[in-house]
Amino acid sequence: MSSKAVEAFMAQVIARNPGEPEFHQAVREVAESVMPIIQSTPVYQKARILERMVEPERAIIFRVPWVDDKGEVQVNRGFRVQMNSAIGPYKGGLRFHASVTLGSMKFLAFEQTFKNALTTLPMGGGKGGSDFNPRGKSDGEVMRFCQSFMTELARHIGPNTDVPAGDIGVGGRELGYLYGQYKRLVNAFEGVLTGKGINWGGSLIRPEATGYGVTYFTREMLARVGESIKGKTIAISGYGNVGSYLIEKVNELGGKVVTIGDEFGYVHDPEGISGEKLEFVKDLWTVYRAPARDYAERYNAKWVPGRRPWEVKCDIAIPTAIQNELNAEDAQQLIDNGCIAVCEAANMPCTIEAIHLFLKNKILFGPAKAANAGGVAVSGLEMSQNSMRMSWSREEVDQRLNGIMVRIHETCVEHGKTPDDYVDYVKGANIAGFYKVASAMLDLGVV
Ligand code: 2IT
Repeated sequence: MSSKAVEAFMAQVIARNPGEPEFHQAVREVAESVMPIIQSTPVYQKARILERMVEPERAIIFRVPWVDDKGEVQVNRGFRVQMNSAIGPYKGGLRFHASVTLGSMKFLAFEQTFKNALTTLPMGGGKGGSDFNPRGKSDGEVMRFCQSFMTELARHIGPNTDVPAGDIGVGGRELGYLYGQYKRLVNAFEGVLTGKGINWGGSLIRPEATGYGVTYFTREMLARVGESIKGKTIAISGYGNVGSYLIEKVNELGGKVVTIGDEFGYVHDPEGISGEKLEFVKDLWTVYRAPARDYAERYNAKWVPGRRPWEVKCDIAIPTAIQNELNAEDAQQLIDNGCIAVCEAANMPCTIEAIHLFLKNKILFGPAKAANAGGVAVSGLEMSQNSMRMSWSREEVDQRLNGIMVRIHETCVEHGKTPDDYVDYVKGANIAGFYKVASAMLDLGVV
């Protein structure tokens, strides 16, 4: 796992990027996987490939002033990290969440670069957002904030330059306001954002894509060891766009999701979330930005304040909320409870120590950059449809998504299989993504 070369490399990364622990963590995970390849490939060393990969091509920080409903001026900070454009325009979501900092944007943009490479579609890596907290904001406040944010961002993006999408706190409503303002500013109707509404250039299945894709990836991991989702009990932690559609697909495949949660605690519903309860969950965050506890109150389910769902006995755990929401202690508890698979639906939800524990115990572990790539993959399909000015059917997009997830799984197996037939998907995903980006960077010269 770690080595002298990794430690030496990380010492430089930490010194050059002080105060950005999440960025260090994301880089370390990749460096642990690819360092042996770099050490045995002089052309990568000479080109200083890894040193270049950890340096964003560009990082933009800007002021986002707006006026709240009381008439008071608010100031937020906006970011767009354009990490790598070797294989296509920068591509990645926008996150509106109180935790957003330059460091968290850099970690997400770095991850996104490898994830996008794994989709096989021509997309580079980027990420952006703001420390704006959408909880408790009125519709008008969200609109004014989005318009101010886009007024600055517009000059830095474009359908062939950088194509943002949604992420935490940025869904259909926010993308609508952002797109409306972009269109006003540049006087062009063009595919500059993905996740757009179906009436204004969006793709069918984009809202479902991340949740469906994670389920397809989990299905593939299980199938390889002769298991399936049917009859399995699954714990998840979020209930936004990703969690909702993940539950929908799991139900279709005969599994049962028994938890959702937020930063205040979690809900345990042993009967599973389905039917009317699932319809309620679908709107709970994405429309109302309401707390998970509302579900427990409405359906008389157990509410466990201040704790995480990883203490619930389950066959499969799928963290769907945010970075570092599952630590070593949680991982050990899952293992002790007989959990057989963990799949990352959020970006970097497991700490490095938790991942090491899963790998050591031969748990099936699907890392985010492979498992949750379905979202950005369908974003790539939305870009293709926009370029052709065409719109594919649900079936067509879903079939392509399924095919992409199956191929990502195969690629991880190819690069991550160990002699005892266990698959280290972390290594597989990092190496496959690295090869694609690194070889493009070599072809393009020192840029
Ligand atoms: O983390 C992610 O992959 C996303 N938020 C989706 C990015 C995208 O461009 O669709």
